[in-house]
Amino acid sequence: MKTLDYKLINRTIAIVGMGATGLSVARFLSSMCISFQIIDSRETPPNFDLILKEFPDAPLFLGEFSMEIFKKFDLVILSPGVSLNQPVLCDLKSHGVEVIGDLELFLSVAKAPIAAITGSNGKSTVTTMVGMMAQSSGLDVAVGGNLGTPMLDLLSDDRDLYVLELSSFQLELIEDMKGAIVCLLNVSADHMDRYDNLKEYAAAKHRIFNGASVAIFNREDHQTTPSAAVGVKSFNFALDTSDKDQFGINFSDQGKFLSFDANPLVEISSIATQGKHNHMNALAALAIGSVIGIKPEFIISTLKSFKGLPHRCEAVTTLNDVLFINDSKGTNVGATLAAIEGFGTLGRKNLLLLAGGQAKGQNFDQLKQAVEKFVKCGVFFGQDADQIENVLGSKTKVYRADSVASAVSIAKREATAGDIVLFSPACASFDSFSGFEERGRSYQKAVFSDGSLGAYCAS
Ligand code: UMA
Ligand code: ADP
Repeated sequence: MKTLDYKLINRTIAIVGMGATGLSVARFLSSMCISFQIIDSRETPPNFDLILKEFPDAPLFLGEFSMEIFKKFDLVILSPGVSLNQPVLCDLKSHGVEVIGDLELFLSVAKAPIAAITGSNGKSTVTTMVGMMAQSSGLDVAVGGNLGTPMLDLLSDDRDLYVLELSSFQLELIEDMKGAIVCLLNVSADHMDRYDNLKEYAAAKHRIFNGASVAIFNREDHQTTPSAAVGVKSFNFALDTSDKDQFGINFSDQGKFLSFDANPLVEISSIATQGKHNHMNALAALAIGSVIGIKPEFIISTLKSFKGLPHRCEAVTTLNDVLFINDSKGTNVGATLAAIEGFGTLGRKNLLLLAGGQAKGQNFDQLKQAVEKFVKCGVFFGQDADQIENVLGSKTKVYRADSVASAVSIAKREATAGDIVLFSPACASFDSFSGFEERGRSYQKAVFSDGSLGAYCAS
């Protein structure tokens, strides 16, 4: 590790949030013999027993946040799930309390180069692809961040490279990316329950460009273009023909290729992940891998072998010539739109769309056109099913289900040979599940069981 260039000595430090991030921060500070106190608004935070065991001397403040408690500190290290917009926290800065996140600490100690990836959709896929490219080329690479392993847990002096997935929540708390190679994949509405509008959410994503050494963006999505004021060296990617210094797609006698400049690099039909959105992800990973300096043979072999992560447009099985897709990680409208467009067949409404859960303040209007074009029927479930039905009910036939299992039963009843049952909820899963993985497993289980009908036809 570098010598920490962030000032932690002689500070009164609070770690806020005792989930995966808070625990990693506590372990990091502890390893440097820096004392801290812990605040969590839940009476029983998730790692409660572990904290008592590992940090018996750290004072704990549990329950509703109060300014009386926060005023005692001059540095607050916030977990990403804790919104700065809530009462008490929004006043912290005006009380002279400095607020940072784990990313600030990570960037100030990590010695090896860093590639950081954000976007509304495709982050985990691209982060994993880049990590695999680096690993296959023989680099000691650590991969994590929003993907799962908190970044401070990745630190080691032996690393050659870090590849981080970053969320808008993590980026909100950073001023400078300290020379990282960064990529903004796309911007579409997500977490609208935390941001006042799309502009505010996009601004959080754009913080990834501040202080970066190279910025990679999506030239099809103007919301990803770094502002000229940032003045960062940049490359871009898109599914159209690549021009000088661009990543894109070119045609030759041998086929259709992912390319840089006019040079064909990987034939699209040989890429293991499917669908246009995954071609975008492959292009982004190709761009990041190339900027890092990974040799083309390792980039190409990874794109040919990596079949995608579970719960992301994953083929579960085919029953009676009906394909069942698990896209439980489709937790926002942008992701579900990509999945519908990826699996829809032109001229035939071949999709049965299973969607629902917590809408997170999203607007489903963006799905109308694609649903009208490709969706034979929608089966909606969960907390915000009414909202989805109100928007899409005029575009397709709608069924309502009281669970994921009954949604699958209805889909099995309605599907005919050649159809695709697309489980892409466009919503968060927390109304009924611990996360998208549990929801995806529940879908898979229902696909393989006979299931019973538990619904009525709404329109
Ligand atoms: N807490 C409070 N008050 C609050 C909110 C939370 O005290 O108002 C406490 C909770 O009681 C709990 C802790 O904060 O003790 C949870 O912290 P957290 O929500 O930041 O969750 P972590 O376990 O630290 O996980 C976080 C990311 N979670 C969020 O951003 C919500 C994980 O991303 C990430 O993998 C992990 O850090 C490691 O970096 C998850 C996620 O859903 C997968 N991310 C969102 C997404 O991908 O859309 C952004
Ligand atoms: P994230 O980590 O940003 O949530 P993932 O790689 O886990 O992204 O993919 C989540 C979902 O988003 C997938 O299930 C798929 O439906 C959709 N998706 C993936 N890549 C893209 C992309 N480039 N553009 C739009 N949607 C995408």
